[in-house]
Amino acid sequence: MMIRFILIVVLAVAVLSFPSSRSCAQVVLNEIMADPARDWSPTDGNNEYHSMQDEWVEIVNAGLSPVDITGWRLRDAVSDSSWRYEFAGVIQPGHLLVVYGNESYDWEDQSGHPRQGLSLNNSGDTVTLVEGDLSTVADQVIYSSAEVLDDRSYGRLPDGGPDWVVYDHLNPLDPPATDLPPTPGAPNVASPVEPVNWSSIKALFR
Ligand SMILES: [Ca+2]
Ligand SMILES: [Ca+2]
Ligand SMILES: [Ca+2]
Repeated sequence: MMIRFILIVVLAVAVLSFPSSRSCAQVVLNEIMADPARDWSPTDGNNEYHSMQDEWVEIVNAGLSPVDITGWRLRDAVSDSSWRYEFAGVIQPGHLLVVYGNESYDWEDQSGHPRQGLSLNNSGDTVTLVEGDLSTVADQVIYSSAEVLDDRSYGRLPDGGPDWVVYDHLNPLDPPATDLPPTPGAPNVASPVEPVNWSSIKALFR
């Protein structure tokens, strides 16, 4: 009895610990900034706004096990067979990854692909996440111009969930869609957590 229990525990740990070669749709597109109006990228090193370098795409592992996404790629319009970025490494459960436009340029330069950045059209586009076999579509989302205009991001709420919303705090729709801010590299949440400060902690003990 005890041996069977130990075997089950060992098996469960093994399943949860090793990167899955199959996605089971657990790694998905999570948030997109197609029409940036400010310096979003912390990796372009220019402290300047650039309409292409400051675009970004966020993905999330919404599953319960790590996934090796080495060789997974991004592309924009469906009919376009040219690639914009290739991932490498393992993404842990619950973790987010962001690709900025300048990182896309870097990958295109290094891999000999046409230099187009992420190439997310402001007038609407389709973003596709493709697995390493370059044919299995892990996820795909279509957005319209109004959903991304000038610093609006389009993303799932919550992370990995079925619903897509407009994060329009920086450029509100009329009426506002969510009044939530875009969150590259941070969770998509309904109400941003209030930053904890020292005086609020001290107030608890008064
Ligand atoms: Ca764009
Ligand atoms: Ca920039
Ligand atoms: Ca986010």
